[in-house]
Amino acid sequence: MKNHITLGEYIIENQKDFQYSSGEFSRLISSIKLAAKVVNHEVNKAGLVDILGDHGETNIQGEKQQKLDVYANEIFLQTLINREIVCGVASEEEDDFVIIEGKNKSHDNKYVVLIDPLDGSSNIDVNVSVGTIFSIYRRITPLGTPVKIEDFLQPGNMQVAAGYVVYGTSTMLVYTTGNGVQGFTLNPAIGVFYLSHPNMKFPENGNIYSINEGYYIHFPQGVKDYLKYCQEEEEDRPYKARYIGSLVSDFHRNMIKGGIYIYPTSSKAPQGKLRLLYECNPMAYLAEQAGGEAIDGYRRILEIKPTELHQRVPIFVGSKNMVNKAKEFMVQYPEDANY
Ligand code: AHM
Ligand code: MG
Repeated sequence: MKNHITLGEYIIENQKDFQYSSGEFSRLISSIKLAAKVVNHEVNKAGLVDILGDHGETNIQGEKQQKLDVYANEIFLQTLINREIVCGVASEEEDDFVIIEGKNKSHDNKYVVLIDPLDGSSNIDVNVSVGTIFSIYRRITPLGTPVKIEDFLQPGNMQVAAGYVVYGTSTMLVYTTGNGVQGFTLNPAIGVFYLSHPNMKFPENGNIYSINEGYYIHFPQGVKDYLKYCQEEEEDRPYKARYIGSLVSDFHRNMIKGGIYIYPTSSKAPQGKLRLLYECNPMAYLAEQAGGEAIDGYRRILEIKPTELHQRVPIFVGSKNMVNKAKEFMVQYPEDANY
């Protein structure tokens, strides 16, 4: 019988791949794994809430039914806080970062986690996949002191790990520690993630483009020109358009099949929509680790120096040749690089 590797086993066996190998890091990934399972359970029964009768009301324990994104935020934060593994967390759902004290009010933990607990959450009501995105850095302020904003405002190329969970037709946890991208699928019957997609790679070329074309009129000219290119009749074109509206799912599909995901600036969203720290950096790190690329149209996402926690940037991410082709169109309009 084939020997199936679980996520737990994989983490232990590959600790050496992680440059700052320590039990602390394994515990950190394990706590994300645990929170992912809890959120998965809740996301999967979302459709039942109305029949069970507690939607928007107090439930039988007198607790108010929460929105799932708020719930996911609390689960991830609580899991990381309870296990005392990280010194701070920043979340798309929180205005400010959270300082986490270790045992005896010490501040001796090394890692900070940045998280988008439930990305694409408006899709839940219509039974479409959503995801969790996470990003891990080593703190830069001295151990023993409370974390500061600069621990969170590190450029993406300082990430030590990043990943996502996609709550889809099956639930997967996909992550990198800088040695390629590994994908694990949850067996919901027994609550165990198994390595199902070892060493995931973006095909160098692809034929899928993912963008909200409804905003076409508001896009910069470089994006309009690239879209025209995607739609031209050539040997390998027109490309297929696929847009779920859930970054994690669109990215996941494009990584498997080959494609590009774009959320550009627009006259409506002059900095783009997606957040550099919670969405773009982790996806850019995964993309590069899978042989793909991620740019803001002009520059590598991972080299952008963040200036604020909830900063937004435009993003073009996916198969290498597709991202580079899009860049060729963007650089024709250098004035749009200053968004
Ligand atoms: P969110 O963090 O508020 O959920 O927004 C992020 C989501 C992405 O998952 C998705 O790709 C994008 O927003 C869709 O935005 P739009 O509806 O503008 O196309
Ligand atoms: Mg989000």
